[in-house]
Amino acid sequence: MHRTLLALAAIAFALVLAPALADQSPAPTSLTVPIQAQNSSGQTGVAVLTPMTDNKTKVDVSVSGEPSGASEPAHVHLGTCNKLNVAPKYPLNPVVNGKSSTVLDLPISQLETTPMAINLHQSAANIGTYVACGNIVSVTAPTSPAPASPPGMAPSPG
Ligand SMILES: [Cu+2]
Repeated sequence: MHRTLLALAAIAFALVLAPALADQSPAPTSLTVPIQAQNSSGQTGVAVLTPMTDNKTKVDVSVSGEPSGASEPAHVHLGTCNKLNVAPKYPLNPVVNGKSSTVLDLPISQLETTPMAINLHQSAANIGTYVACGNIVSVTAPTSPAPASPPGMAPSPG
């Protein structure tokens, strides 16, 4: 009788503990960055930053309105779209047919803790002409802590 109870307790313990252990390192969620047109390019879209294993981050840029045949250099820059550090911080693959996908060898947190922006240039030859840009993190007062994750993000049972 006691043996059965102990077995049941062990099972219950495992059921409760296993998910708790699995949740020990909460998976960072992906981040969608709106991309706005610059210099009347008419190109808008999004960049989706997705955390990967091994502290890598996938950056998928998707814009509409890119001229056909264009290959637009894209980078992560320090700063914001309004005040960009012109030196690229992390290069992304050029945007072709409105798409670019790059895996960066850094955790997504590294892109979220410092003001950075993703910008698209008209072409390698016209690198100084920006055609679109999106702030990865909307800049807030440095003294205010980041808001907590919105409710409803926790995995629901079943
Ligand atoms: Cu750039």
